[in-house]
Amino acid sequence: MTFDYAPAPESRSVVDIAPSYGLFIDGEFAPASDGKVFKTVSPSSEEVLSEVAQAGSDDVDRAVKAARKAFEKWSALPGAERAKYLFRIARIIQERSRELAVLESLDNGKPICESRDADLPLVAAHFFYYAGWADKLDHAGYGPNPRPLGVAGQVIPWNFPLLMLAWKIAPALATGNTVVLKPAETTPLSALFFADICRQAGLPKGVVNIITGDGSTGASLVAHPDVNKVAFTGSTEVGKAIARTVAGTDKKVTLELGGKAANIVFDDAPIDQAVEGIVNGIFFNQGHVCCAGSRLLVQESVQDELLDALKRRMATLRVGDPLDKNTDIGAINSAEQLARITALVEAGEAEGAERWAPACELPSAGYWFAPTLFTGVTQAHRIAREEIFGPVLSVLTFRTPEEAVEKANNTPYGLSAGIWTEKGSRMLWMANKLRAGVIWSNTFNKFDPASPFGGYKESGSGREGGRHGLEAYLNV
Ligand code: TAP
Repeated sequence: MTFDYAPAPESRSVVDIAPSYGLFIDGEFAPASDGKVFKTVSPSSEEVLSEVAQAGSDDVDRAVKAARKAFEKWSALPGAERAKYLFRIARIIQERSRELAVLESLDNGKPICESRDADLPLVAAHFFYYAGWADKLDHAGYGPNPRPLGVAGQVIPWNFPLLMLAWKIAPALATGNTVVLKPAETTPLSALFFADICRQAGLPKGVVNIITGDGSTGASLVAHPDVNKVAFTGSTEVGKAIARTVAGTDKKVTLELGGKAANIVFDDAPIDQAVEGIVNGIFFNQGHVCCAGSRLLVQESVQDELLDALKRRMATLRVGDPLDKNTDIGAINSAEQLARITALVEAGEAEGAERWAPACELPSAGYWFAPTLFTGVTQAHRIAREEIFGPVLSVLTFRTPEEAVEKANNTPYGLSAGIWTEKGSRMLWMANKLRAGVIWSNTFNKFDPASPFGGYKESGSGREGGRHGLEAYLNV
């Protein structure tokens, strides 16, 4: 693709990145007790952004102790006082959103127009929303005097680093719990920036602790005997391991896991609008989205028309520098994720599906994958069954609404679905039949802090967001 006009990229000098970061425990940054560190790199340039402390089990223990100590006073504060801290955090996030958006795009690879216009506003909105609940818990419909659980151990993935942090920390603090959170290994920087925001907001020490590390850090946090609540977002495989770890303990647990959503287009749908929804559904955030519309189910009679329009639209997508405001598709988050996407795409071809991608020049350094479409896909193909977590769409067809429902539900997952039709009665009929936690109609990937989010089947258990999201952090 060539462009006549390339706007200046958002400058990385907008945000200061320290050469190294410690763990944030009890209100202070400190090295890991054994001095171990790891590097975090920018997936769009492979440049090392910073060196970050790798928490071992001693550090996890220190963080949990700090959170336990802070819990006594924090949980005893009137809700209105806790709300003041949360409102303050929300406002600082808004004030510093430019720095945070650039940092998120550098560390994660997502386009700046998404981190600036989607991630950051949603992060602030989440803190504002739960700040509003903090003094109204007695009126949340749980009966009198709902009590916090204690210390929450929270483990999050790399696809929406700051937004997943907000989904975890905001309801936990609003309900009077204290937190130890582990961000993903490839995207620790915005969580560490958030630690600084907690200090700026004057949040009491130990209420929020951020421990960076890998899967083993997450595993020791989840297994720590003094953690009362486990909240996890990530792969179904790790979610199952966590469920085994907490089985038989009194830990409360919520799991937000993978997905393989169907985006279902009927022949009466407005085609141009559906194409925008399909593109947003699968190419937003490079397809690193648990609720991505990764299976397009199109009614046979409009298949040709829809696919022609979709290909024309895909050819206009700009892949490249995440800090360029005109970029639609940024970098794949890591070499490992790129290898996983590549392997599944090769499996798609080997199993006989037809691969198509627009002509697209990819930068030489960094991790990239062109927006890709597969037709001739059957239910048996791996690309129709497994979560690819990349910018790859598998197209299947159907003739009747019953067949659409059968195909959409034919997956071990059940996180989300999309329905494109003019008929209100059909939307409601489908919504009742689809086994998915979130269903969008004539839109896709719409999020609101007031709306509960979570899955059926292997997409997890429990809900985050809305009033439902409070319950996960309360003894009711
Ligand atoms: P995971 O490998 O599951 O990693 C998620 C988090 O768990 C990371 O912080 C990871 O640390 C940590 N972890 C790894 N092994 C662990 C263990 N044994 N015990 C405790 N923690 C452990 O997933 P990912 O690759 O980061 O993210 C992609 C997956 O997350 C996709 O399947 C996607 O669908 C799912 N996801 C779901 C949702 C929702 S809301 N349902 C949202 C986003 C993503 P390291 O990073 O250091 O490995």
